[in-house]
Amino acid sequence: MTFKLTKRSALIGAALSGALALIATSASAEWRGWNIHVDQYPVTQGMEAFLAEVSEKTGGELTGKLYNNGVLGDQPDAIEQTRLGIIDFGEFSLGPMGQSIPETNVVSLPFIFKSIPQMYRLMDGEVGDAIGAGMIAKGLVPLGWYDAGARSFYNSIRPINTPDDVHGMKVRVMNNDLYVAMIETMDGNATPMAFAEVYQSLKTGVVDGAENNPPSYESTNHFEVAKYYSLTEHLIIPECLCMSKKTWDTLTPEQQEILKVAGRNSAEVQRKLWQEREKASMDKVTAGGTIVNTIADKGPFQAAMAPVYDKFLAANPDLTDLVNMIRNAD
Ligand code: BDP
Repeated sequence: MTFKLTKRSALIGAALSGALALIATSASAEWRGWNIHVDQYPVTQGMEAFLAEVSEKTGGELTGKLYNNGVLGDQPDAIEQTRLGIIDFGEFSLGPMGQSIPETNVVSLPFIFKSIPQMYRLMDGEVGDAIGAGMIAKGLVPLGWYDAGARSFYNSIRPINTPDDVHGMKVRVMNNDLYVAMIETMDGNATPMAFAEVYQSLKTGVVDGAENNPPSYESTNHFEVAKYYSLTEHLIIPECLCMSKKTWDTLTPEQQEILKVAGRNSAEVQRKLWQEREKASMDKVTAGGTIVNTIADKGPFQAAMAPVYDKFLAANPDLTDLVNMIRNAD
């Protein structure tokens, strides 16, 4: 529901108009949007496209402001704040979401998607709907699935060619127990840590390495302090533009429809920009001295990480069908 002050409402009794003004301010306030990325990053550009379309289609009635670079807090906190309605919308990786929304964790199982096109197809269909239902139940309304490519290991010590190369390495992971388990399957030491702390930690040797997609490896300058980039592509984790359900519930059905369409359109924009940025990022890091190695046979990594599935399914037997739906998809 939205309130607009009209001439008429300004004419009614002082106390009443005061009360209305208060409601009007809170209902039409500019939304606050959380974004961990820098300016000119595909996620940032997708979010900008979303806001522009929403504002245009509602004649400026619904507007928002983006807070980039994670200034509103680290990702796990921001997810909670959005669930509570303190933050109105955000673009989140499903990785850190897994700690509080089990359905989202299925995409954090290593090698679960076979390719990026397959991930798009499944997220735009039944799989995305099932994950989305889990999110809505926990206070987040998904409006668009964004691309975050595939994550690969990088470190300052040596190229990783086999799981044995991870042995004894201190590897930063996002905040999710599944990633700790994943590193432990290779006898590495996992350190969950906020994104903003990784550069310094790599530089000072608090960790030896981390893992991420090419645009994040590049935009954070991690490539300057961890020059071996080994294309294991062990995780394909989609991301989500989502709205706090608290904010969502204040909107009319017409406004909600506008947001849904704008969310999907923004995902199209983001995905296209993502493909371009991945190439540009690889060019930039190799020009900057990164030593890239591809992994001819990913089989040993898949085999090493397989126990992560057993652990996850033992703790979440009700998600077996969803996991199999993805694993058995073409
Ligand atoms: C990036 C994701 C971002 C994560 C970050 C990380 O886009 O949401 O916070 O990785 O590793 O690829 O923390």
